[in-house]
Amino acid sequence: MNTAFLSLGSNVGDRFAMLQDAVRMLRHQEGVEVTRISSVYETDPVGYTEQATFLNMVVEIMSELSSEKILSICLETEQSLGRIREFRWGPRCIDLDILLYNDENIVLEKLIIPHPRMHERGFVLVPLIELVPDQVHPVTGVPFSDYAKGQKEGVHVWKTIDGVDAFVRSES
Ligand code: GSY
Repeated sequence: MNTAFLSLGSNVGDRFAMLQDAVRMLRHQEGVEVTRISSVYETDPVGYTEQATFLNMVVEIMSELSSEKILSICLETEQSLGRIREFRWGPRCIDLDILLYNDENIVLEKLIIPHPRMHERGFVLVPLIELVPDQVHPVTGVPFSDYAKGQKEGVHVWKTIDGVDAFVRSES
């Protein structure tokens, strides 16, 4: 069994509903169990800053699937939720990134794990260390909590979540 952490973000439309729908879709995937979810954070945009604030969160999944298969699931989830991204760093209704896959260092043409920019993004680090406060970066050995120091500005709890079931909205 593998443990992976995914980063979810949205800054277009009903941002919270997008996150809920993405988690619901992950839960419905054969071979994927969503085991833990962080609080939802409202975060200032990083990179291209002339865009709306994001809602971000991190989810932990357990799965027998390969990292490449999980990447396909992330891309399919983005597409089914109608992701429209006009340019690389621009607004998006939903974004799913694989942050960690066990403690593995994976370098493929379309997939690098640990996510190459995760240690410099407060919107990833703050929700991640809420779930795994003692986790170290699998390549550098530096605790993510150390990377998070000085990167908490512009990252604020927007909603605390009491478990996966409470988070996912009615499926009627
Ligand atoms: O890489 C994910 C998309 N993204 C985000 C994001 O999710 N949150 C914040 N705060 N800034 C971002 N810039 C980009 S690109």
